[in-house]
Amino acid sequence: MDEQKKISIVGVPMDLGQVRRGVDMGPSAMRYAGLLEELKSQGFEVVDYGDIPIHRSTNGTNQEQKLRNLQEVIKVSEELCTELDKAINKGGFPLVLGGDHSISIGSIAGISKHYKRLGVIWYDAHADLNTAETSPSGNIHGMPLAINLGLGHKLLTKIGGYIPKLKPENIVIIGARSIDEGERKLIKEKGIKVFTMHEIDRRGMTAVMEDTIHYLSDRTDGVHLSFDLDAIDPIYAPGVGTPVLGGVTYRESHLAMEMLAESEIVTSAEFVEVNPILDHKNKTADIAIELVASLLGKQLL
Ligand code: B3U
Ligand code: MN
Ligand code: MN
Repeated sequence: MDEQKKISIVGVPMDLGQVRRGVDMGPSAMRYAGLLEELKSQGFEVVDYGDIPIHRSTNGTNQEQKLRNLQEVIKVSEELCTELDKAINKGGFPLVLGGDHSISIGSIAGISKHYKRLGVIWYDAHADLNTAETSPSGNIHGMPLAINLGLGHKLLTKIGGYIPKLKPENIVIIGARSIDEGERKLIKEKGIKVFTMHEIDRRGMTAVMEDTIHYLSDRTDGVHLSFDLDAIDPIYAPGVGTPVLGGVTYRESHLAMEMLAESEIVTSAEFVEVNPILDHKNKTADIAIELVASLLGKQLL
């Protein structure tokens, strides 16, 4: 627990994994919403490493292709991987601020170096298990989980110098409700554990989180939480690039974070896809900060 007294923040103002501008302002929006102040008030020592520089070429590479902005995403991923690897060596709980979800290619590449059996909780409306062949959009933010499994373009899967970063049996997806055909096939083929909105509706978030915690603590030596704000229903979190109706509620999400805090299994986290341009009064960033606080053990009483 002592080690978790220090939080290491890294921002990744990246919007190249998809087409809508605005998600590049996610780290600013979360800092503006009072992230550092909140963590300090909880008694944490906070080290903010600032933002990874994003290299946006005038038109981007591969604009019409199956992997939009491939070269730029590779460069940012390598830099994030190196930065996180260094930050972890210095100690502290890594907290990454996105940026679109393609940032998890670099973050998991950096984090996974430190664990033999890294587990991942992918809290998302989407499965992010596309490859260039199955993607309906060519947007890399719909591919990072597949890439971390070693599936997809070699230049992306080999970020950090090793393949793969994750094993399919160490992944739990929570909140999915928009899954593409190729992703569905991959989930079945690899036996990936998914709690869709159906299971959350049917069994409740408590049972889903109990199962998740039990499942991961048995088989992993660290757990990264990859929290895509579009998992939450757009009624509560409208500031995301691809809102999907019928999502997890605000209350259920807090409960999930509180149960994770209690379990003490989470060893790193990222909060991604906050888009202040599409938001109402920075509401989505505010929610992200509250959820970070719950994840890190903030209690009501
Ligand atoms: N599955 C679709 C849509 C999508 C994925 N992630 C987000 N949207 N945020 C795709 O383009 O891969
Ligand atoms: Mn996502
Ligand atoms: Mn998503």
